[in-house]
Amino acid sequence: MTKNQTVITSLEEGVLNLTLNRPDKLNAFNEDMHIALRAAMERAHEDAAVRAVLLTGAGRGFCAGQDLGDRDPRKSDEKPDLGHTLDTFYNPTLRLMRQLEKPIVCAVNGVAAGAGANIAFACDIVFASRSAKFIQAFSKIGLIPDAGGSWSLTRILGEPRAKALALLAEPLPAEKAEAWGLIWKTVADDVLLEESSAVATRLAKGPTVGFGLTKRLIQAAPTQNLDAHLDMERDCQREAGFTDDYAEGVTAFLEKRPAVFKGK
Ligand code: LHQ
Repeated sequence: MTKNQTVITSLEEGVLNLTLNRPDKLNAFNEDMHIALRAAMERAHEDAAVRAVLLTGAGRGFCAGQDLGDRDPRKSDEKPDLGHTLDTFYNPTLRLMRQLEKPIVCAVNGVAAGAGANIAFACDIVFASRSAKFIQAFSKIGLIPDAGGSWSLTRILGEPRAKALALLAEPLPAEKAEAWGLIWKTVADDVLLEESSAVATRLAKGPTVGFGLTKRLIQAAPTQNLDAHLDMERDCQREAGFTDDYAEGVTAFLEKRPAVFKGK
């Protein structure tokens, strides 16, 4: 286990466990944490031993978005360039997460506010504890929903709910987020980590190439027509069919035994 200051990282049974670790600030992002999370996502891309990622937060919150203490307007007359912050920190990490052809499971263990909520929505399978809530806190400080929020909320929920969440900044309880299709599942607080970790471990033992291609297809679906998408499915299925895991899956079925996938 590597214990850097802001993201605790460990690799267990093919799962790269990442814990945002500034609990006294509800895991708000400072520069160190941005750099550590991006480095972890780069590792997830490059390290073949990583076959799934599990992201959670230390303490009672998941993530409160950007650390607002970092740029105290009372201490400077200069207006900050927040576009630069997005270009340098959030956007590269969000792109790495979406482009990662391995599943990312998120365990939202408490409040997820601002960019913290939207980082959770960028994960592939999102669990939340029953006491967790999601807040598009941006409008309270005059900002727009970033970290992909204005995109993901609109895609998933449609304009009416996306706009109300963004403009009103009211907390959305985990159970309602599940009912609205924003997350996969709400679970009791005391089993959140156990259940999400079991799912991440199960995914890490799965046919990684097929999972990656599935993620690629589902993410591409909203922006192409059916004709183009059918061609893409053909190409991805061809690639999946060339994997050892496909041969193993079929062999295991025929031999009436569990498949042992290697992720290749
Ligand atoms: C915090 C924070 C925080 C610092 C709690 N920062 N300390 C922004 C700007 C730049 C570039 C681009 O992107 C962005 C993206 C964004 O994410 S903007 C949105 C930033 N986030 C927020 O506006 C959320 C601010 N936090 C809150 O509204 C509340 O803390 C929530 C609703 C998350 C939780 O409320 P409570 O459960 O009542 O906890 P609390 O407020 O007492 O917080 C606990 C501690 O954490 C407290 O510190 P203290 O020393 O007083 O115990 C807070 O100051 C600290 N904290 N969020 N974002």
